[in-house]
Amino acid sequence: MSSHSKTPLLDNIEYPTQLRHLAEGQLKQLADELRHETIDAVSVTGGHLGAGLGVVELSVALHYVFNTPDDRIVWDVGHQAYPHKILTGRRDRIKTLRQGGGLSGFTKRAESEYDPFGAAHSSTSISSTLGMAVARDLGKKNNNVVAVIGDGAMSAGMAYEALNNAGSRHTRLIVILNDNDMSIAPPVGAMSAYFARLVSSGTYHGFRNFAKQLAKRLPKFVQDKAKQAEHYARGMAAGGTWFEELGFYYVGPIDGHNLDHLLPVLKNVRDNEDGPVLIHVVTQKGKGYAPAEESADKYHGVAKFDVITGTQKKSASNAPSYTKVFANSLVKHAERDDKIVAINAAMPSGTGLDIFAQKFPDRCFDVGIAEQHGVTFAAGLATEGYKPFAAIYSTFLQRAYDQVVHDVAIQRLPVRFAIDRAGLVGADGPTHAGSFDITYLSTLPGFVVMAAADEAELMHMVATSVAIDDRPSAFRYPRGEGIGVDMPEIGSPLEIGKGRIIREGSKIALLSFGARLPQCLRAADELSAKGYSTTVADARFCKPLDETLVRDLVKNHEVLITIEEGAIGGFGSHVLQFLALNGLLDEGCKIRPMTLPDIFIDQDKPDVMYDVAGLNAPHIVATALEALGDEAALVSDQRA
Ligand SMILES: Cc1ncc(C[n+]2csc(CCOP(=O)(O)OP(=O)(O)O)c2C)c(N)n1
Repeated sequence: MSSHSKTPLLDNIEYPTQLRHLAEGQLKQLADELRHETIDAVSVTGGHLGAGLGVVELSVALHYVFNTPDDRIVWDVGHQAYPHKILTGRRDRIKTLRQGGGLSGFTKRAESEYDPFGAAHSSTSISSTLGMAVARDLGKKNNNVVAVIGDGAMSAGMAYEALNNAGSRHTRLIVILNDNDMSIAPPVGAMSAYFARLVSSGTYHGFRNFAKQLAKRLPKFVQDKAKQAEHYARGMAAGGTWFEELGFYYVGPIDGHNLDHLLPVLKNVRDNEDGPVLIHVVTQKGKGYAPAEESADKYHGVAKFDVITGTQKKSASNAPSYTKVFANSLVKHAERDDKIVAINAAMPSGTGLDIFAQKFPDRCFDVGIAEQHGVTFAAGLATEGYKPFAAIYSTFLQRAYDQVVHDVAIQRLPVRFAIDRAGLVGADGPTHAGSFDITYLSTLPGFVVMAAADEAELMHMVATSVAIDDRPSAFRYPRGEGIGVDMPEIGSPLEIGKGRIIREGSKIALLSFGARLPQCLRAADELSAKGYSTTVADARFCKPLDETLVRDLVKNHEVLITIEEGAIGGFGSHVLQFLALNGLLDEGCKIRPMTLPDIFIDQDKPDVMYDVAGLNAPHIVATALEALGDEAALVSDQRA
């Protein structure tokens, strides 16, 4: 790790300009210190570790060779950017990564001018950098633009759309394919096999010759036929024909941990190339930290850990995670119904489908980071009588919205959507919050949209979705552990469009959709203690809406509050629409829809985020007291 015998270098580097004053021979030491610093930081914050460790040398080399921030570097996903953050003025705050008020776990424009593009969802880097490169050309400027994209991120359609567009232009753009032969799980698909073939080609091993050729000068972008032939032949030798066919100059594969290889290649490309270039860099995820190198996921995402042993801190809760409850439930149904199949998009462990895949390897499909394709693939399976469960996080399903509308909903195909990470998710922040799915799904004709109030409810919703075979359905559930309720052996299908009353009262009605139900119960206790008899109901369905339940609540209470962990335009809006169209708003009951506020909430502990959102029990109590006009109780609560 760091070379203790030598004077530390990192301490004198706050910004890349200082880094660029070092001699090339010092960069290896700097990289070692940077790796150490990254491990140290993540051990106290938790977060993405393996990806950052794999690009330590690349981060040093890029900031050494390129004149950042005038030259733009865009890190795809941004989860590997911790070393980059340390080198770009954020070292003093690096231990605030992913904490409330601290640095984001991804790149973020508002955080630094060295982050020219914010990310967190994958595969946007080539598109955004092409935009920057074209803007540079239009503005007659001369800066370099670099995208760094992983082999996993390269499996998404958007990356190909961008390559296709970039390859047809003569815009100067540098794309670095950071190939560590890992996504979160091992990569899938034909393209990952192709990358492996490139890496195993002779060029990588015979780098000396390749470096000599580079040192002379990379040929300018193909202009005449003779050069084109030579270009093509070189591409064949390097195995880089596919990128070359697309119009990229392919360089590589090169060892991404060897600065003696990286620096000359980057300089050469910086100084000589005209059109789009793709540099294929081979790295190792988790490089330089044994526990990461040895673990199956290369420490993609970790909790806080002990640096010496690599042991991660366990969660304090004994309740099973919603993710596991979903996966185990689906396995139970799949044992009885061989038409059940499952799809995930590069998230086998995140969605729990690794459990399903162990049991049913032939019925589980990891499609890569390809949510759009995954949804339409599921639709195809449904047309042939299969029962596909597409397990995709709320935030990532956003990417496949047209497929949900056009390929699933309009054809009324019974694709089941298991929507994990619904609501606020904590340390990953606003890019990963599941804020919009209630809104974007409940607006679609024919969809059944459910939200689980606890883990037993989730089991019933899995069972309900298994049974819904004539239209699309979705059930959402939050990140993290359940609340420890008793669970059935297997879930039972719910009556579609029917909610349930949990507690009967007469003055205030709290109508919850989803996992805020325990907060509603707590609020009801407090309100009852203040003398306000409170009903608590669980809607279970946003669509179809339990109109009878809503009608009864509004007719029999003075206040009706709806609560959901979703943006404006979701459950509460459907309730209001129903009430308005049926003249029930005029009955005198005061309606207060509680939703996520109309802001993007920065990362923090989930309960703090829900405080910011105003969706915890005290907010529900305050909303009820305000609606009732009980100023005295409101004031005394605020004082307490
Ligand atoms: C659209 C989208 N889907 C899923 C994810 C979750 N995700 C984050 S990183 C990652 C793997 C990325 O692999 P790769 O690009 O090879 O980078 P590495 O972590 O290996 O450096 C995935 C699937 C995401 N960020 N965005």
